[in-house]
Amino acid sequence: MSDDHRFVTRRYFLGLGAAGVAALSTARVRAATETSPDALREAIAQLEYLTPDEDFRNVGRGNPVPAKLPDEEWRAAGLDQETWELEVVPDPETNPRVRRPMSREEDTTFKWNDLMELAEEHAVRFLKVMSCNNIGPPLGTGLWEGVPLSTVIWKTEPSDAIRRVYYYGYHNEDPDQLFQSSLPIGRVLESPPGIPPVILCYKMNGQFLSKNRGAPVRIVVPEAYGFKSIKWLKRVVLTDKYQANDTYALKKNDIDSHMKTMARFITKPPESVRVGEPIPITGLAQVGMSGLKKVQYWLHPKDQEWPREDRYFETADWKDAEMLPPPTSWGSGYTEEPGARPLHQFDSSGVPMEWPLRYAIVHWATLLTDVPPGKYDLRCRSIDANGIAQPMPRPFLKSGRNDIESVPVTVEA
Ligand SMILES: Nc1nc2c(c(=O)[nH]1)N[C@H]1C(S)=C(S)[C@@H](COP(=O)(O)O)O[C@H]1N2
Ligand SMILES: [Mo]
Repeated sequence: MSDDHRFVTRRYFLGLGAAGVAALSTARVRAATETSPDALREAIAQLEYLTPDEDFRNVGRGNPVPAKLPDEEWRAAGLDQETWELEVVPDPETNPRVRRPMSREEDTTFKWNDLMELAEEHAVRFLKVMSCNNIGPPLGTGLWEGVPLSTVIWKTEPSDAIRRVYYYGYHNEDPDQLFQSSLPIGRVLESPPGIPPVILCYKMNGQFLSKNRGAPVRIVVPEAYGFKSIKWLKRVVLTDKYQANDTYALKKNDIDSHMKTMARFITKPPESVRVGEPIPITGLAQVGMSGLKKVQYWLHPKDQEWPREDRYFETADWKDAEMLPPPTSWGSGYTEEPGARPLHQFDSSGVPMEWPLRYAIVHWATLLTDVPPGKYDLRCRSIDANGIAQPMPRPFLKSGRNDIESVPVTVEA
């Protein structure tokens, strides 16, 4: 693994005053690896903040899924940089006022070079964890780069009667491959402080999007689950309809859900451990809409029953884990290019303005010691910035999986 991956210790980070924090990126900081016990040090050293593209979990429908099209067909489908054309057009059914549509009909589509030109002035970059609301662990964490969708929409000179934006991926004329999503126009044109804009994304982790990630251009919606981040983007429609038209709405998903705060394991306990042997545990927390205060864990003997009425283990003896500070290296082979654009919520010296960042992840770690022989369930959970423990306040799974994860531990006498 990357041995240049270093976390400064939390104590060290929090002990710095404002001036110290500003110097963080250039100072040679003491790594957690120098102060933690060996076993935990190793586990922490293996954590990578950004997920390499090949380790991302791909979610995409189609047979073949567009990413698997042979090069020739990929090109013909308008999915490489040279052949890509985006339409941004008014919905003929509701007739919003749009003076300069970008359409095939009028030969005014928006092309790769147009996007690169806008990127010169408008590109933004931010961290986001990509999660599918129906899959337990996140799909991966990326550093996404793109041009705000609003910048392109304004170029069409819209003036009135627009309430929603519908957008569509490539679907090969195959209804089973159709994937579409939508947002209120207000969300596309404006973002709350601290939250990045909705983008036409062309890079992840410093590289142009791979075919699996949705090349050449996908939508990325910072606060939303993956189904809003349409890959292989082909068409944007401005409409006066107020209803969502999301593909995922048909599958009983809560399509207005913002990502939830939740904790997951990364380094799980080995199958069995000798008594006296410390057990290193690491994990990540997805920082959702309600922020993150801390991560906790709880070791529960398997032979001890738990009262049924406490289904979320609220009365259990939870212990705090250590939340890790920002990485001083991103992992996945990513290094900042010289002259890279500012990173959302980071200052000019590369230090995050707050930590952890919303809609991204934070790593956590703990070392289990002196565990008596026996069989256990080890669980982890998040406490959000409002002090509410996972999976509350939103335990319904179709608005995002956030059940409390449990892993077995056996300590041999
Ligand atoms: N065109 C298209 N875009 C898509 C999908 C799809 O099937 N087709 N799946 C969506 C879903 S459900 C998720 S969770 C994310 C996953 O993004 P990833 O493959 O980059 O991890 O892509 C979204 N974008
Ligand atoms: Mo998904």
